[in-house]
Amino acid sequence: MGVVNVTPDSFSDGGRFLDHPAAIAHAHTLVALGADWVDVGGESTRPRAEPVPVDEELRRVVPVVEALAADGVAVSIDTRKAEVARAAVAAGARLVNDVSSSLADVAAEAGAGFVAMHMLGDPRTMQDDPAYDDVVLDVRDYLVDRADAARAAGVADVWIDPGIGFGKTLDHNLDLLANLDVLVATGYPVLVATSRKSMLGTLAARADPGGAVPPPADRLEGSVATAVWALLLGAAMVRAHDVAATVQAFEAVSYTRET
Ligand code: HH2
Repeated sequence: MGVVNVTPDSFSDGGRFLDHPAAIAHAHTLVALGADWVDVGGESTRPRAEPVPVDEELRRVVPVVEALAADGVAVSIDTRKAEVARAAVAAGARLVNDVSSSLADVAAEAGAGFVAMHMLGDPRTMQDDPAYDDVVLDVRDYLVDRADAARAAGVADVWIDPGIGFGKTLDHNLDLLANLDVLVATGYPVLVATSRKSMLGTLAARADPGGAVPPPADRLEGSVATAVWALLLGAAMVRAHDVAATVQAFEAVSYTRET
């Protein structure tokens, strides 16, 4: 799943694809490089991001979804707002990727698939001292509950996603990645998004002789390594900014899944 952020402030590529033609061209490039889906979003969910008014989010994403769907691209809509999800599905999106896990009914009504993602709190506060009894089991139980509810509401295509970086410390993120098999064992297809996230900056700094934290766009190695790790542990899809590198890296080791 390739990322298309039609935003001025996304943490790694804010402002690059705010212009509709640039967003549409970027999405086509990601498909040409091997993305099966493109995830179009009009509101940053980075820690401490401010919410975007519904009209503005609609203005950012609907024309992009419409153009891509008309070209046959499989589009998912990354939103927490029912109005935006509805309008995007009407414009041709086939999957509602909802980091708040609250739009299953909208997906069901519209006949779209649904991604249930785990987040603790909301983006403004989620990194303020997150705590769990057992992060892997707490996240699994939450996701199974949301996914079962989505199925019961009538969604046929339901995914689960641990929400790397959404109300999680570095250790929480690492625990979830190390134990992805627990999510895979639920039987729901698992989506994982580590691409360019802050945990990778922290880990890269540990490996850097001077302890420098690379900016988000320079976290390719960690993004690719964790994406491949997730796929080898049984994730069904990864969400990535750097599609070509991710596809190539997985191709290089994918025989290990076939033998
Ligand atoms: N992460 C981001 C956005 N959407 N969706 C799912 N299902 N899982 C994720 O982990 C996830 C997501 C954050 O990344 P990005 O879109 O690049 O940045 P921003 O939220 O700043 O636009």
